[in-house]
Amino acid sequence: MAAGREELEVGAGRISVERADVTALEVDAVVNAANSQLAGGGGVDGAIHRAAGRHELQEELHRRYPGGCPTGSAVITSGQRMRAAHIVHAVGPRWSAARAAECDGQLRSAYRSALALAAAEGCATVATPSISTGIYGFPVERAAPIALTAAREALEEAGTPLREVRFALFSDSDLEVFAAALATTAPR
Ligand code: AR6
Repeated sequence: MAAGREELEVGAGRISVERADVTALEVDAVVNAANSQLAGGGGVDGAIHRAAGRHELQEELHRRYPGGCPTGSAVITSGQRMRAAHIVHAVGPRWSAARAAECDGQLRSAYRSALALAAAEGCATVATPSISTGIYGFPVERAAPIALTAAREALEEAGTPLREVRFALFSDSDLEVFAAALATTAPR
């Protein structure tokens, strides 16, 4: 049976997991699962570029970040034609079982960088897909606790304006994995 929307209160805010298209949510910032060239692509990156306006978003990315963005970090643009004011382009790792621990660290830092950039812009609500678990092949069961812990740490930062991190999962099975991991993401 499919899980529903689940929430966890963290400090003054909350983490939620739901089945959703991340481009359709009303939030201050949407996180994109980008590549290090910031070149656009398939998956959620393609959907965000379509929703924002391909030409406008590529122009801003190339102008502001001509060197791209290293794996494990993020850059921020305006939302262009999207409802969200900002898009945070986070670059997760391509999964490699031989470099599993390194991949874990890069995934965590991609989320932390993305959420720190959104917070620096004063965002209260952020929606994010499950970074790296599509085309990049990161196992979702391994990624979910890393993603949720990174969100919890961001919400626990002293003075952060962040109040909600919404994980927009694209399949029932991913939602079930995130909902199960959320249940074991104990508050400090
Ligand atoms: N809303 C929410 N989640 C989505 C959406 C959407 N609209 N569309 C897809 N997903 P992926 P990655 C899910 O492949 O693994 C691109 O070419 C998808 O089902 O988008 O980080 C980039 O340019 C999966 O669960 O990102 C990079 O080259 C999750 O989002 C590369 O793919 C992430 O899948 C990045 O690969």
